[in-house]
Amino acid sequence: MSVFDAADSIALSIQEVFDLSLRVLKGAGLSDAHARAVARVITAGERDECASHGLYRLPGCVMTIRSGKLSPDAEPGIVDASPALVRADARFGYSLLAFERAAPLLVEKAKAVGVAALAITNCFHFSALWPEIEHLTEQGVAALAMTPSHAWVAPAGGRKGLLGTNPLAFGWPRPGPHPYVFDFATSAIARGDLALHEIAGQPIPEGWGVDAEGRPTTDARAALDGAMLTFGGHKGSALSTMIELLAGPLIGDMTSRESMAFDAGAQAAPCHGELILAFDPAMLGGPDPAANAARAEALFAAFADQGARLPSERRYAARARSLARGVRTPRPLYERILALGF
Ligand code: NDP
Ligand code: PYC
Repeated sequence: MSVFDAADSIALSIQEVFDLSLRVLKGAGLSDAHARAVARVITAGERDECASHGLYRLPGCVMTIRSGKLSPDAEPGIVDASPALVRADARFGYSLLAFERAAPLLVEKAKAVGVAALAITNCFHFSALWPEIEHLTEQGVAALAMTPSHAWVAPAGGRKGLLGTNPLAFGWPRPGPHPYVFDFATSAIARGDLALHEIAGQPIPEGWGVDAEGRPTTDARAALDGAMLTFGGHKGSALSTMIELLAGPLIGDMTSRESMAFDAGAQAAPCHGELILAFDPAMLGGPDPAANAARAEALFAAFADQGARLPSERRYAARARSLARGVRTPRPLYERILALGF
């Protein structure tokens, strides 16, 4: 989703996006390994025209690093906890390096026993989940990822922030370059997109949030100060609660409410856990994996037959454009990043 004026933008190559991100992150004090892991994901977000999780996140990363809460050079501790479980203690660094370090063992376990879990704990988390999901589907496994955030979202029937924007992402490996992937917040919209509406001075649709008095609002600032709403009413509320539980107490880490209390107004990225599950189609699917894959393809083809698109198709089209021509980044954002002084 883009709320910016395309005319007021500057052209950057993908390499320039990565170099800018790396320079800012290292300049702010992140270790080389963390800075590269974060810069890769920010660059992927900008490349795929995911405005809320691309370069827009850089100033927030700097604020998180400066908060003093994040450990900028934490070396993740990877533990082979059981035949089906990898634990990755991010030791209060960003989640992304922990994921990179633990993913090979997760895939190895899924292929050995059919289903395996990666529990990342004590991580600062700001990123979209699809880069991790795509990485796993490239290794031939289906995958599901989820994480809490901060208590910005009211439960269905409530009016005050309690749940996180809690994204849920799923991927299914397919022949060809692009897996089936969806990745969405369980709030009606990601908080990043709500903030982008505020910056652009644009109204929001009804159903995204309520003001501080719990009244429906179309004003982005009022919703940021009040509470966001879940998608699908009680259904999104229950899914979001499931994510709080599975990526929180189940793996021994914080809920969105606890993460917000831990932040104590520092405005760092949320700090909590992330749960990732990997499924091996070859082991789970019985004797004829090729027939199973063909049946999945028939399902996807039936979407196109009735004019529907698959999730991520917009992203893949944006990626092709960006790889060919580079990206256009809103000038105010670019200038804000330069003004960070790195
Ligand atoms: P959207 O409501 O835009 O939903 C995104 C998903 O739905 C994408 O997979 C998208 O594919 C797909 N989609 C959108 N429109 C259609 C359509 N018409 N037909 C089929 N599929 C469609 O985004 P959200 O605001 O919910 O989330 C945006 C991002 O924010 C996610 O990547 C999420 O991980 C991230 N996030 C991260 C959080 C964190 O704590 N780390 C918290 C909350 C969100 P496509 O991209 O191709 O349009
Ligand atoms: O956009 O809701 C969001 C979000 C929270 C943490 C990272 N992104």
